[in-house]
Amino acid sequence: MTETNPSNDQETIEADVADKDPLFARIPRRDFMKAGAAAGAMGSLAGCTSLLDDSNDHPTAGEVDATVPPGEHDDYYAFLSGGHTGDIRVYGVPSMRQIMRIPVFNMESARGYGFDDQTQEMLEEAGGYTWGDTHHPRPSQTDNEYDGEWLFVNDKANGRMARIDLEYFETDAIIDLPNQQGTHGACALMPDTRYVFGVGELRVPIPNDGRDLDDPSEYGSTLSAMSPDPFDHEWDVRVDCNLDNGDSGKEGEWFFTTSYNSEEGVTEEEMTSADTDYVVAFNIPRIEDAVEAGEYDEINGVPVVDGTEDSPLNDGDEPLVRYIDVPTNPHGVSVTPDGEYAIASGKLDPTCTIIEIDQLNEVDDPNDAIVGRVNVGNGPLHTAYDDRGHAYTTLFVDSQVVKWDIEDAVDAEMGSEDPVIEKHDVHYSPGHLIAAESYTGSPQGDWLIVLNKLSKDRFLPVGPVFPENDQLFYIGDDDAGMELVKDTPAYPEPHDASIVRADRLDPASVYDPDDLELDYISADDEDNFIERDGDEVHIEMYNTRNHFGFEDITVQEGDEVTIRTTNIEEEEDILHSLAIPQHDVNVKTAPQETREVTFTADEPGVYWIYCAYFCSALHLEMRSRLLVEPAD
Ligand code: RUQ
Ligand code: CUA
Ligand code: CA
Repeated sequence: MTETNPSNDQETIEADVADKDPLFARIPRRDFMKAGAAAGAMGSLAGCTSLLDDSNDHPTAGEVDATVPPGEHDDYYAFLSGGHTGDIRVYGVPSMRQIMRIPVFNMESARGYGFDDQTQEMLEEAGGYTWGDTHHPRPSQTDNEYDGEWLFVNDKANGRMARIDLEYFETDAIIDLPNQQGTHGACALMPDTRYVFGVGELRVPIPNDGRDLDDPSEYGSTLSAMSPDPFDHEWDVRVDCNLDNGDSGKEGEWFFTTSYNSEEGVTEEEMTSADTDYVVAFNIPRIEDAVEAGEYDEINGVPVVDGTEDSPLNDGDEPLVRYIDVPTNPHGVSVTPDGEYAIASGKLDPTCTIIEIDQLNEVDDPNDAIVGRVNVGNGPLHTAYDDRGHAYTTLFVDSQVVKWDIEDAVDAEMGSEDPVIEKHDVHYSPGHLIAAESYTGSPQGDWLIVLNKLSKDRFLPVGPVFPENDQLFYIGDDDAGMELVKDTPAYPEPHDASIVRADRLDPASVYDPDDLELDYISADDEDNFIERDGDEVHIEMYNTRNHFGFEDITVQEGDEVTIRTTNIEEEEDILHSLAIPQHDVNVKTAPQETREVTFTADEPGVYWIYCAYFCSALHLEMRSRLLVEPAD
């Protein structure tokens, strides 16, 4: 009996995707690549002519080993967005081992995030939502290289941006962007993270206060700029179209976003009716000058500069915002490592458009800054880079990654396929792909992760909810071509990632009490107390192996109880938590960390305070009693 390998049944998959996604079904099928275009098969056609091949000092595909033996460390950290779980996942690359999760917009009990008073208050002040939709995790850079300070990520669901401190691997600030719904693209201004940008995808009235409800011509969206530290919202630029993904030039001058809704439509039909949409180029110094000169409206407490096409600020030689026409409904935009080009992926058009950034200051018609257009295949979504002048673009519809030569594409005829070097099947329907340090000035050129939306037939079945499949490729050997190294199932649903060389980070292994908001509580008697003020009870106590500062704590039914506790351990990796059954309390404390939790003792009875981290042989005995006396 012969069996077809379902993973190679490309036509079925294409038909399937086209069936379920009417947008993609509109694409002419003549450009579909067959599964035969797998590893290396295209290499000979295009001649593999990268100019920079000489500088390729990566191991050959035969020499490279993606296994990281037990006890050994990976070369890279990968920060993957969790999508609508609202978190960030930390992987090692190339092992693809998941090392940590960092809750951002979600509550998470193992980290105590959203359970202690401070993180609860942070989430409350950021809108009080219990979930978010993280898409684009972007590390801070200095001089166009990752500096290991911060990671920023958007919340597409609720119009927010968050900052993660990479010393402690925890979310330390969230900004609720009042003039933006659906913060989608996220990136910082390079070379030095002068701003963090949130890109507004969903057009709404601004302010969205009940005006213009059913007058979509009055809707708009914004680019929001935040300073990284302190993490403050500085200004917005308003546009009429929508904005989608974003990336920064390398010189601190231009920031690029795509727009797939130049039509200003509200239905799918309207949003796909025009032949062209935009890459929108924001000139940051000119916008800063406008803010400085007071040329803005203050909306919801934020200076909003008018960047619409008809804005007087866009008249004359020095427009704030330039609108570049690209084929209909583009998606990703990313700037090449040398800072020369912004490349927009066509999504509904089988091409990537290459914009020469310097030309934006020279040309009258911004469309004259377009210097190339390469035909890559169907459903191009995102483009990443290696260190040898190649671009790698995901083809959502073809379920492939296409590797092409950037300078060849600039030299070739518009719409040519010639710059394509290789196409490799992936499983299936890839969204983002990310190469190591791809969006810095110095991509590493060895590893590439492709984030596939579908994983059917790749893993043991687990019912109708499928994981995603994050596939690792070795891309360091241009002669051998892209090599698929491993499949990694991922809980729904990562969108994008950033891969950072491990030696660029220097995480703490214990807390420095001076970095914390709350005072350290030592084991000294005078640091440990129970204080009552009316029906509020305030307790301060240390914790360590294998006890809490108090063996029992007596309160009255109805009391509001606050417990502040410090883990006084100095040894790394000895964590404790303070969990109270039936009170929804679980607060973790890592070594030298202090946390505080407030709850109401609303039912009389005995409640064991226990430690939920398995910390020692006497972990189960690490307990204390909360005695709640009945009210009379
Ligand atoms: S978008 S799959 Cu949220 Cu980055 Cu393109
Ligand atoms: Cu402390 Cu278990
Ligand atoms: Ca459109």
